[in-house]
Amino acid sequence: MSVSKEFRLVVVGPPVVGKSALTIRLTQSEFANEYDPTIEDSYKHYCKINGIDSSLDILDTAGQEEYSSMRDLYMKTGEGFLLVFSLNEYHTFEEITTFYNQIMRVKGEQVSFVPMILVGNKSDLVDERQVSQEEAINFAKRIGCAYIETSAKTGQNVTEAFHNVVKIIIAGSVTGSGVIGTSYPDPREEQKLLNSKRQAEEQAAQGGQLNGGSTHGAANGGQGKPTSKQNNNSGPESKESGGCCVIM
Ligand SMILES: Nc1nc2c(ncn2[C@@H]2O[C@H](COP(=O)(O)OP(=O)(O)OP(=O)(O)O)[C@@H](O)[C@H]2O)c(=O)[nH]1
Ligand SMILES: [Mg+2]
Repeated sequence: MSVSKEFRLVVVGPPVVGKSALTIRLTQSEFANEYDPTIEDSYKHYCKINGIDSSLDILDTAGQEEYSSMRDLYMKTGEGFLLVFSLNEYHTFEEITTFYNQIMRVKGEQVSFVPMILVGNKSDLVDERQVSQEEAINFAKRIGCAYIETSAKTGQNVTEAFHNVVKIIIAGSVTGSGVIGTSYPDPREEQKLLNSKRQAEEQAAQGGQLNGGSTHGAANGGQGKPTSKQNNNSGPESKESGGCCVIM
């Protein structure tokens, strides 16, 4: 596949939440049942997103505190972030704030909008659930990022979680990025927004006008200050293509 665009994604979050399992599920289509603490692993994943041949450089990071000194560096170089917590361990949801604040501190110096998605993993452990969808959505709204629930075990929403970050990078905002599978924002509303944006662009092109139609509204604070955006709810939508991978 000829790659026309590369994206650097970073998977962050506390230990044992499933960062590696999600990355391995995406890149190797299998479930890593064993827990093997990560120091830092890089993966490549090729796929088509928004019709663009894309190469995802994915950095799977350490949740363990002893490796936290590496965080500033990868936060500086990352373009998009998956903030992963475990739906069956409430403390991991609380710990996400630390990762969010650090990303905003480091990236906020470089850019006014940081593309990220909050990921509630282990959705298959229904009976052990400790974090409600409502609570997670409220937090996502406060920090101005999308929220998706995944299971590395069943594969539910795993591709969507990674591809959505790329869509958010491309759109430059959460609103109008065309996310799929998310609990927030509502993918049906997103599709409507995308359609009307496309229509406006087509009309402008037909009228021979210069195009100024893209929206870049939803910056998420810049200085580590959470801001609220968008609307909520959930709904299904079409799937992006899969891909192949190389472990580096
Ligand atoms: N039931 C279930 N178990 C999962 C899921 N994702 C990961 N696990 C399990 O949770 C444990 C930890 O997963 P890892 O992916 O290694 O966790 P991690 O976040 O990478 O941990 P660190 O590398 O230490 O930061 C493993 O035993 C996985 O098999 C999931 O979606 N459902
Ligand atoms: Mg790991």
